[in-house]
Amino acid sequence: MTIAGSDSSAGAGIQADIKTFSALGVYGTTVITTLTAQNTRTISDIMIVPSKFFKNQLVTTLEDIQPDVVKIGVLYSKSIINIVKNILKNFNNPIVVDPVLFSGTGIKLLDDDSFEQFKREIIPLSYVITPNLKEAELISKINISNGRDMTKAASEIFKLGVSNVIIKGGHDRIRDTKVMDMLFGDKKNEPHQIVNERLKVDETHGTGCNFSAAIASFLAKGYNISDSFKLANSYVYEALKNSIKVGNGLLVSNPLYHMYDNSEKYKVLIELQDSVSALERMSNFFKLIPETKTNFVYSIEKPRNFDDIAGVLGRVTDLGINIRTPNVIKFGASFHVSNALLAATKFNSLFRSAINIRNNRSIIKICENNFRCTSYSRTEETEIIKKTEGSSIKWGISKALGQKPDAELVYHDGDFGKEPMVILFGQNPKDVLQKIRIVLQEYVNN
Ligand code: PXL
Repeated sequence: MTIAGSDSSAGAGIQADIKTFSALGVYGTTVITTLTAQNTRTISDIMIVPSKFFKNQLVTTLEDIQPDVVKIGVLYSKSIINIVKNILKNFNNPIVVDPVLFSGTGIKLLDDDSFEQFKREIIPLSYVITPNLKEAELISKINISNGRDMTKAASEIFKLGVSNVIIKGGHDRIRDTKVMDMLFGDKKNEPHQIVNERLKVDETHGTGCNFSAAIASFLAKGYNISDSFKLANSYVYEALKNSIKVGNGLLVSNPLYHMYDNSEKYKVLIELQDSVSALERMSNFFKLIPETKTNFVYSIEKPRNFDDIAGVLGRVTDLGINIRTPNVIKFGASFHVSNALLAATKFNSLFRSAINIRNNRSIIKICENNFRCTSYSRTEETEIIKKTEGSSIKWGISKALGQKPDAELVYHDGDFGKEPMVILFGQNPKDVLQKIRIVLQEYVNN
């Protein structure tokens, strides 16, 4: 369960929590304390949920759905603090408190006159509390400028009656190329530190909520606090690294990246593997394999580099009567065909799969009759492009598609020592296979 504020820009608060819970595979209930009218630059208005209704949300949800963990974010007012304390004081599972005092855009998210009550009544409920540097300073009244200060601040916070303190060092107080987060756990004098390279991303909205929601999720799955700390740390690192620009202010962290990345890459591998097997069973395909062999690739959506594109390790080989593939499908396994696909996605973002086949007159004739084709001449390459490994494919594909952006096939007729080649594009491997079948049928019957 998360007890927190709604963020209409959907980067922080309840919205960040529910995305994080869902991405990590736990079911989250949402009890809303406040509604914020918010964008990536500011909060223009805040409405506190009326006490009676707030209490009804909490009571009704708890009556039926017992949370393994409760996460507390923005509480804002005295009356809400009071209700939360009264209802959760006998709650037996872990409570994660994210002591949100300000928004990333600098707006107060806890009433001035609620702060002492928050310290007295909410912080002691926490199994773990997750302040950033500024929040840790305000709660502990210690100025923090290094790791030793973090330890001092944590020992002040322990006096309020919490079991674990995690101080997040990511905000720009301790300017360094590294970021240090510290967990002060049961053995209070031996903090657990995690140091990451500071990412070169602008100030990001939502990471604090993602972090505390991730800690809550891992605790709910049964990990101990130390493992939850490590797992949440690397999860948020990915979310931060892949943050997105949705408005004109702060970037927004991307807690769903983790889930999409894992599931999409899995799907890509399986689909490509199926299609490579289908290619192996396709009689006569060996006749389309060029001297330099064939690769067959499939990428995740919006690939950024070779590592986002799966291919056949060692390529598909012609054995004269059939083909052989080493049957290892891997991300980053193809250089040339992936390069062609990366260039082609600039013209058609739906192209995610490609294969290279032999180029001879009869194959080109069949292709010209069946597909939208374009071509380039390698003899027009400049010396610089020729010398830079991989750049001639990018140059050629871009040139050919620049002339005919809706083409689905690009070929070139080779150059001195360079084999002529055809590259066929499609939305997915099945689409590419279908095109291969068309070529093969006419080629074999000729
Ligand atoms: O990031 C802290 C935070 C938490 N909860 C809500 C917020 C914010 C920051 O803007 O709006 C509702």
